[in-house]
Amino acid sequence: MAVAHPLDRYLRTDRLPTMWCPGCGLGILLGCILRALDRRIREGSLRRENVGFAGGIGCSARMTLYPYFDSAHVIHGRAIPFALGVKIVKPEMKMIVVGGDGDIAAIGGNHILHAIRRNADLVVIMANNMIYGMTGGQQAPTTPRGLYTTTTPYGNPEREINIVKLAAALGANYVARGSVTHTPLLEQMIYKALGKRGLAFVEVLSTCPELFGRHIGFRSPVDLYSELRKRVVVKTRPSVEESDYSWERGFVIGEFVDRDEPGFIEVLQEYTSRARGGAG
Ligand SMILES: Cc1ncc(C[n+]2csc(CCOP(=O)(O)OP(=O)(O)O)c2C)c(N)n1
Ligand code: SF4
Repeated sequence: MAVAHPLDRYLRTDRLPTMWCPGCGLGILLGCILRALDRRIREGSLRRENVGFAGGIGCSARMTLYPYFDSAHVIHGRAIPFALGVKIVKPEMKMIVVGGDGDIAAIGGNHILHAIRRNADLVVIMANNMIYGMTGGQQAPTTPRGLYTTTTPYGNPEREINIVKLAAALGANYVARGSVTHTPLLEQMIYKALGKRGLAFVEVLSTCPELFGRHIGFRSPVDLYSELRKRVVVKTRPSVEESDYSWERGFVIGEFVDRDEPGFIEVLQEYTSRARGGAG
């Protein structure tokens, strides 16, 4: 007899199993997102029909295929403008963008920059597995310096992006870094992000055992997961300056920014009303 999982009602179960490799961290992240949504829906602060997902291309962005909500799987790097377009015409929607570090910080880097600058009313969840997973383990802007990838066989010579600092500097209302190794905290961050106006950015350290872990010497998904867990440093309300992102010094997780400035949609509506001759 098939046993129903408590989250089945939020999943397109006909699409399961997922395309992810066994032991991939992305399943853990999907569970956290769905549990956070479930809490919001049960308490009445979100309506299920007003939740939408958008993702570009990559193993992480592919996540948008599984939740049983309105969702769009768009071209690589362009999920943010797609989601913002939806939000402008349907402001009642809570748009969640899910993508990898390549999708959001590399090819989508320009879009994330301007979405944050606008404090666009989106929840952006960037799954950071430190490489391009789907295409074969190439170096990403998030790859820690020195590490082997398939395109940096002598080690990555580049400085890695600390996207927490970028999001904080450009004025996002909420900036957090979580990890699939610390799920109650991650679920709480996503829950919080879902309740914010303006841009809520959650970077999620995730594991790609297949094309990152194996290549740097971790033979099993558990080995990589345990290694990441050791390198994660949990801090309560750390400052942005404390947001270390480094293979050697560790990866600081926590809530770095939590403010409540008006979001882009509110401001846009004010200007639209002014343009139409309203009091504005
Ligand atoms: C315009 C365009 N350029 C390049 C690609 C090839 N491509 C597909 S996924 C991907 C990178 C994915 O990396 P990331 O976003 O980190 O996701 P992951 O697979 O690691 O979750 C690339 C370069 C593409 N599909 N479209
Ligand atoms: S390639 Fe990596 S990120 Fe993609 S599904 Fe496999 S383990 Fe996950």
